[in-house]
Amino acid sequence: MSVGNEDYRDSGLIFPKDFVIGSATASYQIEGAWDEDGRGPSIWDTFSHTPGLITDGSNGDVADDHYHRLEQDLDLMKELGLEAYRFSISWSRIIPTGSGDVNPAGIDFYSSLVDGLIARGILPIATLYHWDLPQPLEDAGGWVNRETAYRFEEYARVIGEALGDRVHTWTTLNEPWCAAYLGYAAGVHAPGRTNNADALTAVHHLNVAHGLAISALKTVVTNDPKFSVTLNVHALRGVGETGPEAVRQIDALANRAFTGPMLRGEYPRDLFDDTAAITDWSFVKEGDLEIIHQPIDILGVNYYSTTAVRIWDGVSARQGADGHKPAAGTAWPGADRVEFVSQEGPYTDMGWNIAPGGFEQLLWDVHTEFPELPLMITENGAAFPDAVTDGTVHDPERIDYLRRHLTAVHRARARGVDLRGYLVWSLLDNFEWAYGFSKRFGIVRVDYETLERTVKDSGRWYAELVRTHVLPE
Ligand code: IFM
Repeated sequence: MSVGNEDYRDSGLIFPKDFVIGSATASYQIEGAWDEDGRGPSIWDTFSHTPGLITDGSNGDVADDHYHRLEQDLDLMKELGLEAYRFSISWSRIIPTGSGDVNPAGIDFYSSLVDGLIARGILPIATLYHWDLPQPLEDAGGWVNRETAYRFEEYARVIGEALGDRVHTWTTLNEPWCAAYLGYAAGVHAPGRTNNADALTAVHHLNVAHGLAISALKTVVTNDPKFSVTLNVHALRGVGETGPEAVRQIDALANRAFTGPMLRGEYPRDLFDDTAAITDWSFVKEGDLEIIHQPIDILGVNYYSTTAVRIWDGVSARQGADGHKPAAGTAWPGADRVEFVSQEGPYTDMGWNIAPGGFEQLLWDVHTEFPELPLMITENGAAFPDAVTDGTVHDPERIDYLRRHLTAVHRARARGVDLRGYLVWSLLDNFEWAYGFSKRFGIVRVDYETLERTVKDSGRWYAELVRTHVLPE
């Protein structure tokens, strides 16, 4: 056992039995069957079918074909010993046009998934929205249209009625930051819009949707589940003298725009000030903050790397390393003077810096800000350019990444952070949004020609962790 290692490469650390260890995926990234059994089109179908928007020209039409390989994938989860599985539900499978008629085949699919998990002793953690908005709702304005939040409430009630006797944890939204800013301002995610005012409006309507969905779920579920939301809380590092001001601005846009209304019942004043030239926020109606501010049981935190910022001096060549694809628009409305500074490596295949210390710090910071709120790591993992050798994948970099981040998790817990579990991103290699299939995050390889699954070395290492609750060598 080596403990206290400064580079976070510990082993032998013990996680208690009630600390949940599992994995996560999302509907559009793995399911395929994009137009089968009554599923309607979503904004990601439209976006990925538009030439030039996905790096490798691919789309999620087939993806991992999980829809047709449900039993096999459930068996795989069992083989790995997973204690929990976080999946997302495709709204377009449940209500194909986003409002109105319910598609029984869609309900059946997720019902089988939940039953299959329970039969194998795996906790079902369901996310209602992982970015695949039904296209007809986008045609009516998408998240810029307040009505979308009410359609989301209806959808939450429908799915809550169907699965609300079995799902262990309900998560309303995954990373609303991405849905709003990457989708409506930067334009690198569906629906590919580049309008700063639209993005800020989308932020608010996603927040309203979260609150409405929690309330709706609570009226229909019968099994006393946990309620949550997942945020990609940004771990910010200020660089130099202007670092603190840059951190304040990005923290307001990326973090407090969501935690403020959801967890405190108020928007941060400085967010309104910073974006005053873009919008007057008059889309925030009376009573909205009460709608949004619903008690939750757990906050899902997704973490991959840190973000370093300062205020641009206006003279030197400007850096732009915010970790996302170069875009037509900005992902940071109103933060025009903030410069995203390149960080020290090593990096993953996404170009994201590997920083387990930033993870521990983030967990501590979130805990300090919301000490009463239990946390769960709902995503953490890394893309690397895997190769198949001897019929398997040797991926020591991914094992190293996971070891270091699990060490950070352990240290955060030891400092008193109420951290209930860890879900690796991802169970399977999958469709990595604008990067298509060019980035592999899975602990299980998917051959996109044959759709064959192969457990990587990291998958075996992870299975050992789940089995023993001890960080393996
Ligand atoms: O693949 C995504 C996931 O859908 C949301 N969180 C980040 C992952 C890696 O980019």
